[in-house]
Amino acid sequence: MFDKILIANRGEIAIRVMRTCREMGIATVAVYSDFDREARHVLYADEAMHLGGNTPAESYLNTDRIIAAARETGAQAIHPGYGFLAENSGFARAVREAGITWIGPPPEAIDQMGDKVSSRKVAIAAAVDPVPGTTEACMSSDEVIAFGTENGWPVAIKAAYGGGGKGLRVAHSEEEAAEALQGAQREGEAYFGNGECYLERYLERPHHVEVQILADAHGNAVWIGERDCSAQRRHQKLVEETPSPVVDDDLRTRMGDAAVRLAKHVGYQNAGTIECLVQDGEFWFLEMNTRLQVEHCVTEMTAGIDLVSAQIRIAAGEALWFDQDHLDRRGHAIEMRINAEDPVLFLPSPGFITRYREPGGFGVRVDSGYGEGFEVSQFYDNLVAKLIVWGENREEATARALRALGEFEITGIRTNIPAQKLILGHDDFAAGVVTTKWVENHLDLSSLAEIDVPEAESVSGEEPEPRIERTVTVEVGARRYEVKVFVPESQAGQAAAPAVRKKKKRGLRDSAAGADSGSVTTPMQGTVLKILAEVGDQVTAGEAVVVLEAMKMENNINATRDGIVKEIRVAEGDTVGAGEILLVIE
Ligand code: MV4
Repeated sequence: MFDKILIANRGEIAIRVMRTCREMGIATVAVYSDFDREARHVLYADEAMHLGGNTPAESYLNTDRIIAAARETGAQAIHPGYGFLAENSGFARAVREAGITWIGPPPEAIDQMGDKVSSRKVAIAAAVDPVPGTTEACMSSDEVIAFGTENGWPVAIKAAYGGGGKGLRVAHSEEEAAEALQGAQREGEAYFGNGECYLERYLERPHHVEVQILADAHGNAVWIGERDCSAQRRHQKLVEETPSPVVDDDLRTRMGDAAVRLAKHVGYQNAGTIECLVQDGEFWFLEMNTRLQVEHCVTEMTAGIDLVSAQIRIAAGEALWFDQDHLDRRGHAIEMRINAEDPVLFLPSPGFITRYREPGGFGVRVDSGYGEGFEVSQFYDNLVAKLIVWGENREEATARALRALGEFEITGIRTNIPAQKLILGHDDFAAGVVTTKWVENHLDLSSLAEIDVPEAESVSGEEPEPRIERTVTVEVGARRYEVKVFVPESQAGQAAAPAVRKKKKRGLRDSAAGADSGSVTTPMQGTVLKILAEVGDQVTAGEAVVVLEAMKMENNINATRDGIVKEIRVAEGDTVGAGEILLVIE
């Protein structure tokens, strides 16, 4: 077994992995960006290595620095968490070439599954049915029309390297074929550097159900259970649960067996997830996620298996220590993602957390990378905590979820807790009829429209003073070291600037506040995907003028007033910071 593991991630997942390491007697190495110098995952770890910068490219995607950090600290293995480098086969290979163990699947399996056209072919070869569609690249809108005519409309057009809803377009008729294909190709090109697309019959009322598998290096594979992740908005999952309310024992076994067949067929190792669509009691393979997922916790709670521990043991070469017949699931688990975001607009709400009180009690688990006095940055995703509850059955788990949501106190930033209460308390959720369209089409958020940023009555989590860098000389034994220290400005001596408290960053409503302002600004850092207006265009307040990609989502930025577009200050592809002026309306 390993003595030391480096965790190439931040936030709740880094701590999640470190907790298991500690239980296993394995030392942990955290990595961090400038912003995360005092983040919770850094404080939790046994050692920490600075990566540099704040952008993901400078820090958590900085493969050379991460491998160098593992070498320097003597870590024998790297766990990538989810996101960032978790499904980067090039990184997995580089880790291996550096003589370090990669706690994840073989890079070849990542590649086969990363290309969705190839993963559909693999599924067919493993006798697992994908959603009916094509296994060759679709080059022209004539092919879309031919497919729709033969198989019926609507047709889903998907980028081969897409994911998370990126590069997915739906054509409802011949007339929409050309534009939908272009849109999917453009997004595939923009996000994944490849515009290749394929076609599928579009299912209109699917549940998103995925199967967790574990496979070892000796040819053994098992399925652990399914998760229903249908409650989502704009491809951001909000609630995940197991078992799925639309999966019975027979369907569960068929899905599980299919997942194991597929895993064995590609020589998969470690933890993986087979994503399916389920509609009217039937399932189809959609894609495979070759990583540990955010929602793995609900599987852990019902199966009684620590999936991270399993990942580490498998990576260390252990053969699976149980077989399918010994796996058991008990009760019901629900996970709610608690995000720093406006509960109505679903836009990021970064800032300082002034009060933070987690719920507790029987059957309640909270995985978080934040706490009182910590800051949620615009640079990283806005997941503040995962609230996971277990109950004897779905009804008990739902009641516990609502009780725990009621106890959760977070102030200083907006969170989606009010929206989560509406979802978990809804009759449709109780009835198990929440499909992938439900939050967008059926959830009424109007009762939340007036809720402002929650503020603590007595602020105990003071906003930390800005810190500045100083170099000091220390001697360790006889050896001289130059050491950088980061001290509060007020303690940094005469040379320091007077301590000035940073103003709190505000969410969208505040940045759009100057009501008749003609300047359209960005509420957050992001990339300009598309500019929907030209200089001279007449626009009306509320009309989308720019599409901004931020937090892995496309966000429409709207005109702040009626008028004529006088000036456009950015171009498609530009990276923009929070508060930057995009265009001016007169
Ligand atoms: C689909 C679909 C319906 N029919 N494919 C969205 C993200 C990507 N992983 C696959 N997605 C979908 N593919 C066919 N043929 C509906 C979705 C879909 C979806 C899937 C899972 C979770 C949420 C979703 C929300 C909207 C659409």
